[in-house]
Amino acid sequence: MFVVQQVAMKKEKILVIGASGQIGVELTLALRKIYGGSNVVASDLREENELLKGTGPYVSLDVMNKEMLHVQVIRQNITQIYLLAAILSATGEKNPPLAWHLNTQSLLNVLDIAKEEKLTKVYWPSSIAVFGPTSPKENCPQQTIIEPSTVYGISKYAGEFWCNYYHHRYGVDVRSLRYPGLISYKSSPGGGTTDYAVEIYLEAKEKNKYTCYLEAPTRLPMMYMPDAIRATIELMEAPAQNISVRTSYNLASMSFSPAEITASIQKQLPSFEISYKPDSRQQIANSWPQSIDDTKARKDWGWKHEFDLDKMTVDMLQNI
Ligand code: NAD
Ligand code: AKB
Repeated sequence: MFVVQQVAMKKEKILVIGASGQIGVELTLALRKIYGGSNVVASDLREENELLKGTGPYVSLDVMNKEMLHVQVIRQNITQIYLLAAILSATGEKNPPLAWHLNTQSLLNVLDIAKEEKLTKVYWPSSIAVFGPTSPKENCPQQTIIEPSTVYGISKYAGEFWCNYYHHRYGVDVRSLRYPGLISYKSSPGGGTTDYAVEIYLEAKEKNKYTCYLEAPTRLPMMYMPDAIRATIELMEAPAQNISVRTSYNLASMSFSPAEITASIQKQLPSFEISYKPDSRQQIANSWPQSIDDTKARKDWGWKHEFDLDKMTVDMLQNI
C-alpha cells in the first residue's frame, strides 16, 4: 500500500512496448493495478490483446520508427518505458539479420529517447540465452564466460552492454533481468526454445498427450509468470543505490527437463503421455546452462521466488 501511494504521488506515466506478447499482457495488467489503468499505455505492432481491452489506453506502435515513438512519448507525457518487443531464440535463427536489427535497434531507440526526455526509468529484459556452450552448466554465475551461440543471445548480450553504457555515460536509470524460460496461461509464448513448457500443459489438458521437440533429459532454467512479473516490479521499485548490476541480473526459481515436467503433470493427470521428436531447438537448448546462480539479485534487492515445479503445475492445470 505504501509503495502504491508513493508511486501515485510521483505521477509516473508508463509506456509498455510489446504489450500484446506473452509477458506484455500480464505485466501491463500488473502495472495498471499499481499505477492506475490510465497511467499505463499499452502498445504493440499487433492488435490489442483481448485481456487488455477496457483496462487502459492502447496505441498501435512500431518501436523501430523512432520518430513516432518519440512523438508518443512526448504526446502521452511518458516518464517510464518497459521495452518487451523482441524476436526470441527459435524464431531468431530463421532470420538472424532481422532478429539482430529488431532486438538491438529497438533498445537503442528507447535508450536515446530516455536520455533526451530524461525518463525516470527504463526496463528491458535480457535472457539466460546470453550464456553459451562455454558457460558453466550448473549454477551459472552472474559474471562468467559468456559466448552466446544464437543471434538472440548475441543481441541480448550486446543489449546488456548498451544498458550499462547509457547508465554510466548518460545517467539513464535502465534496469534489466536475465529471465529464464517463462511459463504462463494468459497469453501465448512467441517463438522461444522453452515454449514446450507452456505447450505441454495446454496439450495435457486438451489431448492428454504431447510430442516434445526437446529430448527427455534436457534440463533448463524456468520460471512461472507470476514470479517473473513480481521480480520485474520489485527490481523497478528498488532504490537506485541497491542496483549494483547495470548490465542484467541473473534470475532463477526452478530448473526442470521434459521428463521432470511430465512426472509433475502425471501427479495431477496420471494417464498423461509424452513422446519425443527433437528438432533444431535441441541444439539451442544444449547451449544454455541448466541452472542459474541469482545470488546478486537476492542480495541487492531481496529477490525470492515463490513457485516450484509442482506448485506451478497445480496452478497451470487449474487455470488453463
Ligand atoms: P513475445 O514475442 O510474446 O512478445 C513480443 C511482442 O512484441 C509481440 O506482441 C510483438 O507483436 C511485439 N513486437 C514485435 N516487433 C515489434 C515492433 N517493431 N514494435 C512494437 N512491438 C513489436 O515475447 P515475450 O515472451 O513477451 O518476451 C518479451 C521480452 O522478454 C523479450 O525481450 C524477450 O526476449 C524477453 N524474454 C522472454 C522470455 C520468455 O520466456 N518469454 C525469456 C527471456 C527473455
Ligand atoms: C527463448 O526460449 O527464446 C526464451 C528465452 C529463454 O529467452 N524463452
